[in-house]
Amino acid sequence: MTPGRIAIALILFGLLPVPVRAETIQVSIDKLVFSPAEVNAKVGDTIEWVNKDALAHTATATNNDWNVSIAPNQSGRVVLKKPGAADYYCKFHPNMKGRVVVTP
Ligand SMILES: [Cu+2]
Repeated sequence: MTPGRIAIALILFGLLPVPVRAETIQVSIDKLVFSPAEVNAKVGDTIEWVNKDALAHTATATNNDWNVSIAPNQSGRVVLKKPGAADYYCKFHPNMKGRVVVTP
C-alpha cells in the first residue's frame, strides 16, 4: 500500500481525523439585501460578498472584527479568524443587516 492509501484506510477506520478544508461561502447583495441573511461557517472559512448592485456597500461587523468594502458589481471577502456569532450591516445603508455564525 502507498502512504496515500494507508492514510485513506486510517481515515476510513476512524483512526485519523478527516482533514477539514476551508470553504468559501458566498453571500449575494442584490437590491440592498444580503442573501442569505444568515450563514454558518467555520474558523478559517472565507465569506465572499458578491455585490450585484450599482451601489457601493460594506459588510461591517458590529463588534468591529472586520469591515469589508464592496464596490458596485465587485466582490469583497474576509477570512473568519475566531468563533462566535457576528452581526454585520452596511455603513451606507444601515438597515441592510446580516449575521455570520462561526463554529471552531
Ligand atoms: Cu449598502
